[in-house]
Amino acid sequence: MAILDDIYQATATGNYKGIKALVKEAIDGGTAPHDIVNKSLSAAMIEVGDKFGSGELYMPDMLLAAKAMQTAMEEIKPLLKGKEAMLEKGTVVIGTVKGDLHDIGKNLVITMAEGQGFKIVDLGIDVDPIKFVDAVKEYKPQIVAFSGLLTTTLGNIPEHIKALEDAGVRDKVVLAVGGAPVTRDFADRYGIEIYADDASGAAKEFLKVVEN
Ligand code: B1M
Repeated sequence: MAILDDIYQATATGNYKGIKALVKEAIDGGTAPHDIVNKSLSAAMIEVGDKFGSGELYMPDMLLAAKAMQTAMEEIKPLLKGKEAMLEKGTVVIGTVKGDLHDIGKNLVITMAEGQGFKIVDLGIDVDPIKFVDAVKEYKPQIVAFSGLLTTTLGNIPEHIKALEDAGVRDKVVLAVGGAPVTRDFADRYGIEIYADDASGAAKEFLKVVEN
């Protein structure tokens, strides 16, 4: 579909000024919001990352692409939240792990989980382990979710888990993890109950926790 290609290109080239109009055009023309997210926005971010990895693009290019995706998401977010969002199914505390500044995937997980009726406590990026502990004590969530995009800072996850254990709250929550370099094996290695490779999958797994 041409409009999906146009949105893909706008994201890949960081055209954050033009992307809103394209997204509106796509939605008015009946394109499913999920297709815009998966086939255009997320797919373009993968291309940008690959080109950054190979030295074809630079940091400012990644930043502009991120800005384009975030601008597009402002239009799409309300559409991803259905009537389920009115029901409070449970609470999720979520953050990007210590040392990691990536938040687009985490924000997508939040949107999908809110759409399923979860209350979200978003701790943001580069979250210190103690902040997760404090949030668990304050909000009593069913789920604590870690997002991680950097191979290096995934190494901080055991520290996050240990902080929860030391505070005596690890067993009071179900842990979840996701992000581009994360695998099921990684989650299993640290006893993390939920692994999902995308935001919709994460929201589905969260639902299973509160429905059981
Ligand atoms: Co960065 N970056 N970046 N970056 N960046 C990656 C991740 C990288 C793969 C690019 C590359 O080199 N090919 C690479 C990591 C390599 C590695 O460790 N394996 C990388 C690097 C190296 C860096 C820096 C170190 C660059 C530098 O400074 N030299 C630096 C690190 C800064 C830091 O964090 N300390 C850096 C910085 C940045 C920007 C700030 C410029 C920007 C982030 C802006 C922002 O987030 N606000 C940025 C971006 C945009 C990217 C890429 C291009 C795109 C990431 C993204 O938003 N994707 C990325 C390339 C890539 O991932 N292929 C890259 C779209 C998003 C929807 O996907 O986040 O994967 P993602 O989320 C997915 C799933 O992973 C999943 O759901 C989403 C889809 O539905 N998911 C979960 C995510 N969290 C989940 C949690 C769950 C479940 C599922 O449960 C809890």
